[in-house]
Amino acid sequence: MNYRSDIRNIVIIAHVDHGKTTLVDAMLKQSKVFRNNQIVGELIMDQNAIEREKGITIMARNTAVIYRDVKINIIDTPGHADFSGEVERVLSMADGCLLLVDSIEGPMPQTKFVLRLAMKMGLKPIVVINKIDRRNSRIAEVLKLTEDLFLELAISADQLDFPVLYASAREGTVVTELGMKGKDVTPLLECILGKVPPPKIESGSFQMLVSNLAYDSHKGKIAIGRIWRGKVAPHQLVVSVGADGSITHYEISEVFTYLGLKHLKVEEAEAGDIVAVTGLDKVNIGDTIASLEQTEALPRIEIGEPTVEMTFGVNTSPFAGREGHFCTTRQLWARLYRELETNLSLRVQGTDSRDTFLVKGRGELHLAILIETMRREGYEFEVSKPKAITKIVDGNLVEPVEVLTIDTKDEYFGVLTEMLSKRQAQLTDMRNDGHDDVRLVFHVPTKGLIGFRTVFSTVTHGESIMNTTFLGYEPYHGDIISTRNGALVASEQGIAVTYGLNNAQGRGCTFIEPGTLVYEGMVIGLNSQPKDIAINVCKEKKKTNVRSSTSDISIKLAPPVQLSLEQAIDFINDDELVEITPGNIRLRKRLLTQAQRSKDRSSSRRSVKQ
Ligand SMILES: Nc1nc2c(ncn2[C@@H]2O[C@H](COP(=O)(O)OP(=O)(O)OP(=O)(O)O)[C@@H](O)[C@H]2O)c(=O)[nH]1
Ligand SMILES: [Mg+2]
Repeated sequence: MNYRSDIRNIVIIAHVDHGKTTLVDAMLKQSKVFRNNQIVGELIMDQNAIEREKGITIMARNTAVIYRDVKINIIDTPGHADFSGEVERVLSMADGCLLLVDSIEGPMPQTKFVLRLAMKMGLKPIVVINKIDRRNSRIAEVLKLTEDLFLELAISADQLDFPVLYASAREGTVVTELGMKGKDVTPLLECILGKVPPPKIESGSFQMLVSNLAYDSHKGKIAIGRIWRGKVAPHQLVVSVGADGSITHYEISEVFTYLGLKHLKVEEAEAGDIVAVTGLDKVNIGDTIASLEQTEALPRIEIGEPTVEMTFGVNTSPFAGREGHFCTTRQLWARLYRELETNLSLRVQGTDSRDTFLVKGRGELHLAILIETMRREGYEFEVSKPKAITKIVDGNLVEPVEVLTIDTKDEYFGVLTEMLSKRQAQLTDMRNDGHDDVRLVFHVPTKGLIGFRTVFSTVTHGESIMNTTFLGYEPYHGDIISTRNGALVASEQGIAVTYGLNNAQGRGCTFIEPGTLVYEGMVIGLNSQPKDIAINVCKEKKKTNVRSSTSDISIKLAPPVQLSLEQAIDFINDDELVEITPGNIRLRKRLLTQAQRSKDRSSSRRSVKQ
């Protein structure tokens, strides 16, 4: 067996926001992969618009730096639990992992989740305690908790022998001992060279596993992965081996390797390196690309199952087709189908209705990001309330359960535990920092988390943080009854006016501004009572001949509660939908007229009685 001593392959893993992408920034900046006058900014690897707006990584990405003539291929991964599929698919490209842990938060459920995956893959770990510049950091305690986590998860003894570094990724400094003054990230680069094993090279002809796909309008599909054996060059003849073992013949067009944010076109790449190749227009993630002589496949990538589903349907609102470029069933299906190629933990299937598809993902955010992406591309459609996916195992109905971690203040403990117990959550841990801050850990079925995020930020006044991670499947505990209040529903189509909205605000809170176009059956607010009520928000004040007052002008409306896409999805009930268009996110009743809704209510009452 040979080794490539001129390469190291590492993946960066951590809980959300612990500083992975910022640490990659620091490595890129120090390695001078940018021209001196190039303005590079922050979170350089988060290139997609939604990532930049939300400040989170959604997709795993490759980059590389050169240090002392060794190329370090770096894979940045998302830390949010909903994008765990992105971590799962890229781990096999690496030989080592940097596990980042925030110096205040310490190991979080997702830290455990990703470390378990990395240990299973046999990756050599390096622990980086990050954000040591933060006031109140509790580094010694965090390190102890991290060591405990390794004791629990390590598969072999040598995985317990990991180096520990201390970083301020934001300042671009890493030190090997606490108290040392940091200068740059050299200690990290040295540690990677010294501790991460160089890639092993098996003998034989070309073989690579496709771990990721990208698209380019000129080059077409780009297959990204690590070469396990042999060499690859432009115009080489290869085969791809599909999931069912089927073999397709191709000629490689171009071969690229990574350096900084660039793809470098190369004449040849060898085993141990991570490459991007073009010319294979039907290849999929998980396929093996191999030489014609040795066509055996590498083990396919295993990705966790989806836990949440919702329907995506053609827009059926009275405003359908006004704002979108792509509005038909065929266009919606083609777009969802295309997404399956790269979004590995997504599933799409047909339903009884021709115009509606069932889309399954790893969580509400996973699906919300897809919805937002499609909306920006010009799609128009409607989605239903998300549901947790149950399944039958050994004849028993089981449901997904998650670990919910809440960092909050003492004063919210009562209200949170009460709300969560109605959602079938069980408190499994509680830690008080001796002051006012408390960390609560619950096990809660996924169905209990749907609709929770919005009420959570309301009751804790936006002062608390919640995180969830998939735990496993448990026997189904029965349904949860929605406790949401009724909706304020527009009773007529037209333009909402101050007078009409003021009437609505007498009943509850409203979601729209005066001047908004509404249709009958559109949800325009939340009632303060459990029942829905229909209100004519387009109704003007009766004009009298005497201009007795300027009351209409003097009406002061409370500002509308503006729901984000995620909040809208979280908010709706089963008998409601969210209408998505490039210009608007509207909530609506499934049945638009009051007559239809009362007929439906009385028929469901009858069926209950029978
Ligand atoms: N004080 C301090 N803040 C940091 C440090 N490193 C990162 N941050 C901040 O932490 C936040 C999250 O950083 P990211 O690099 O986006 O974290 P991430 O792990 O890539 O997050 P995801 O990709 O969404 O999982 C940003 O606001 C950073 O500026 C650090 O060393 N010190
Ligand atoms: Mg990131």
